[in-house]
Amino acid sequence: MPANLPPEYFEVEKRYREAKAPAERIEALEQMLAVIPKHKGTDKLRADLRRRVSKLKSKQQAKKATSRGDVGYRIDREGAGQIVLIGAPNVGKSALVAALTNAAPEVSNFPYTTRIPTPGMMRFEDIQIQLIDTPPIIREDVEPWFLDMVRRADVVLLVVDVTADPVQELEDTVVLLEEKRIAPLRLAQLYEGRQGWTFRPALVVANKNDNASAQENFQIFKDLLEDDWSMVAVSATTGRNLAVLKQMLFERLQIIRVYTKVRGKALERNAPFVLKKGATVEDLAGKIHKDFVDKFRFAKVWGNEVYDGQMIQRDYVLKDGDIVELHV
Ligand SMILES: Nc1nc2c(ncn2[C@@H]2O[C@H](COP(=O)(O)OP(=O)(O)OP(=O)(O)O)[C@@H](O)[C@H]2O)c(=O)[nH]1
Ligand SMILES: [Mg+2]
Repeated sequence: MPANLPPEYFEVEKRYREAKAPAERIEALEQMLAVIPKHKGTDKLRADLRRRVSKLKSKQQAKKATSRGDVGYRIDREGAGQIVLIGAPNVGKSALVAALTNAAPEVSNFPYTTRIPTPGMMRFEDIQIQLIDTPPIIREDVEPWFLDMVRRADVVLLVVDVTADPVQELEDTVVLLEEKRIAPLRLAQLYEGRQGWTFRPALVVANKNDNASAQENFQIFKDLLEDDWSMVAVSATTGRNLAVLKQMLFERLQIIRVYTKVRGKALERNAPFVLKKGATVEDLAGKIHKDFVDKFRFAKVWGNEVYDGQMIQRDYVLKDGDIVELHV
């Protein structure tokens, strides 16, 4: 069967032949693999390329293990929560981070564009949420730092491309994570009793939903999925549903915003304190100053579920949007 290779293949192949450093050769091979169409005629070629990649990788790994200090990447949490975007090559992770945050990661129609994780801050109403763009997740190369980043994230976004093969992309990512004992939070009960697992809140983001035909693909994708994922169809290019995505992310983070008021001053929403859902006035006092916890006498609250200036005690459970006047 003829292989019918696209012209890009020959471009990257040329780069492969010219590449000297192992990392460059691996990169070129991976790009070759990504542009080769998947059919019977290319089975052998793909298998051969994969073999070459893994050979080079194992050589590199051996080197890495001996060179000290190579611990990978770790991005400190900033803002009201840390959300990591993961997925197959070219699905639009970087485009989403560029559209949603102040960061400008490189976006290109070439798979394997992103090489290192890049954080950006996303504004949601009056708070900032951190999003992290990551290199594509692929079987041959899941590094420990990447898994740690996923395990530590408050929410994991599984990004797929509705115009490509979203079912496969999602399955590949989920299977890979499961092999590393990471699973979506909603499965935690199902997996009860298993040791060493990490469960993270997850959301499927079906990107490139630019038009009616993409929307049809999204419907098919939803129908084909056996599991009950929470998901949203968006377009990084047109901006479609990005506001919905932001709202969903805020809800997923399970946080509340609480404003403080000084006695005798007017009610106004200053910069909020961000607390976990279920937090009490005592938690708020502790966040302001630890002395406030001991010296707390009572507080007054203005909000949706209370009457204005209602007197509350330290065990009052705060709601998103509450304005609190602490009396110490
Ligand atoms: N039509 C359309 N194209 C998009 C959309 N989002 C991203 N793209 C395009 O898809 C290609 C890949 O986008 P990237 O953001 O670089 O993809 P990525 O997932 O970061 O890719 P890697 O870094 O290789 O893993 C680029 O050509 C983007 O312009 C979208 O919503 N609609
Ligand atoms: Mg990218």
